[in-house]
Amino acid sequence: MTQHVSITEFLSQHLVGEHSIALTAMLKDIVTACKKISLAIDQGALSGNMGSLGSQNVQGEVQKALDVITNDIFIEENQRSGYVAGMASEEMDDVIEIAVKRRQQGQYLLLFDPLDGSSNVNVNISVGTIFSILQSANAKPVLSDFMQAGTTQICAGYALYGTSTMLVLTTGNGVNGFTLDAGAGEFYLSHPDIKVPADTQEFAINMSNYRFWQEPVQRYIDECLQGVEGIRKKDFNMRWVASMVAEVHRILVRGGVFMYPIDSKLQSKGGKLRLMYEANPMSFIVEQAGGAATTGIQRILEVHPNGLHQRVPVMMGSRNEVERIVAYHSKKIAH
Ligand code: P6P
Repeated sequence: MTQHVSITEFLSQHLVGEHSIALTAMLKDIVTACKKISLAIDQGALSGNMGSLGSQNVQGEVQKALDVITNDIFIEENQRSGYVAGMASEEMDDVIEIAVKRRQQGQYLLLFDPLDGSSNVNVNISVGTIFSILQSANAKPVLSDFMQAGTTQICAGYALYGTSTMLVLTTGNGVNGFTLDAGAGEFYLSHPDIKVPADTQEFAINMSNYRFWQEPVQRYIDECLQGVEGIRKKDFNMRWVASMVAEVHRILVRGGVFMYPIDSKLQSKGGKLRLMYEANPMSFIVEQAGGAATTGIQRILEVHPNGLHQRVPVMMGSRNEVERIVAYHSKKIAH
């Protein structure tokens, strides 16, 4: 059997630069948190944690028991290294102060969605954890310290709790995927140097929103649906798992384009997906794998945030498809 490199070994060999020591320590805690979340989910209905709490999170979404459990795990595990000066979670209104007083060797911000796609848990469909690491100018960060464009991220990654549990991450030198060997309790390198195919025949979008989309998105999807008889001269396949981590992972592995565009229902909110802890980390990963990520109007990583829970339109994946979508938004390609 091939001897796989553990994530610990891989990071010790590949993390270089000014953040390498801090990232090694922070990623160790993130790995531990994701292992614990995987165990918490693995019990499924046996854990008695499938239900809703009746409470709502800052997004106005009904909180699942596992939303809170996984949020607590992520906060608890990521205070140990002493490098994280502040956190922000999809599940919490404001910046999270670090309660545990450690010698602050460095100052980093950890932003995360502890359980993205959690409404899928009780129907046993893959869900994930998404995280992003920024540098902080202050040892006691306040909201303004978090308001950084996605281009300033020093690390981003996700855990996918699927048919196997995986961790996929980038520190700005490509994208690597690790699979959890539950028996050994360790992640091992299974997907080195992931690259998104530049072309695709597969799109992921919630088609039920068709009538609310803007014209460029309707045009793009119409042409995909026209298939080989249409101007694209090829047939397309569609996927929609309603779990961003699962969609983006599939796209990293075999290509595709993931779309949650702005629509007339979402206009007042600015979009469905959150910039700081969903769109930005996933865009960093997709770009590092050779793909592209856009709001339709601009590169997602260049959006300057104006709030911790700001939402943006998201279209990302195979570069040539994303470029076509951008061209339709700027009407550079005539009908
Ligand atoms: P819809 C999950 O709630 C999520 O934030 C993403 O993971 C997913 O892509 C999207 O929302 C699904 O949205 O409208 O299809 O339920």
